[in-house]
Amino acid sequence: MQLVIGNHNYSSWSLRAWLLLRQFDLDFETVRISLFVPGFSQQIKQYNPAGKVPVLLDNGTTIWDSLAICEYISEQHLHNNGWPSNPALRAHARSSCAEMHSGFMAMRSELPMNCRRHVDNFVVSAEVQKDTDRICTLWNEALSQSGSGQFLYGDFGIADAFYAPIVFRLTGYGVKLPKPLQAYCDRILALPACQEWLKLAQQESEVIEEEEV
Ligand SMILES: N[C@@H](CCC(=O)N[C@@H](CS)C(=O)NCC(=O)O)C(=O)O
Repeated sequence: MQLVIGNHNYSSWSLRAWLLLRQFDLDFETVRISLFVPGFSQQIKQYNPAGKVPVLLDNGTTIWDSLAICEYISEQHLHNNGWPSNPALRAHARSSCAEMHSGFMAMRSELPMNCRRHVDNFVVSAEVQKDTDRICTLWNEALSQSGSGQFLYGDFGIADAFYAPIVFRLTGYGVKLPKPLQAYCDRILALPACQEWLKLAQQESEVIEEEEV
């Protein structure tokens, strides 16, 4: 399997798919393409006519969207263990990922993922606070329903991979969270796979000015 990704420092959509593969210890090769540099468009279009990362290539099958990639990995390589087995929890997890996939626009635009950025008290707008409050509600519901309190729905799964870029943003910009949710963020950050991603981001030198808020 090959996963085509963008810069570790900035590509939140790439992180989702990469983290799921890495956390489940699946065998894959990473193809990294620098975002928004001359030649990016031609390079990515060799893999994905839609011109975006991430892209998964597996035995002649191409999957070009982070949610579709995670669904595919779960079905084809994880015996569906990317999702919780309980149908109600699974429905909640799927809704959470869909909400992440199509929402939280203020958080995305005002706090772009930037793994190298560490600010103590970034002042967030009312809109970002609204997104943060909604994320806290959603995480609280997930953690309390799943019982174990370790990951959102018990064992690590697609929802944790989907919200990992949010963990990176909230902690990177120093957004204050209630203790149990900060503890959840700390558990995600402590995963060896997340540490590996952060290290790779540190080693990159490209700077995308628009992402440096
Ligand atoms: N819906 C896509 C969105 C992917 C996406 O927007 N990727 C960004 C990078 S993080 C990209 O490739 N941008 C390049 C461009 O827009 O030219 C997914 O979830 O995979």
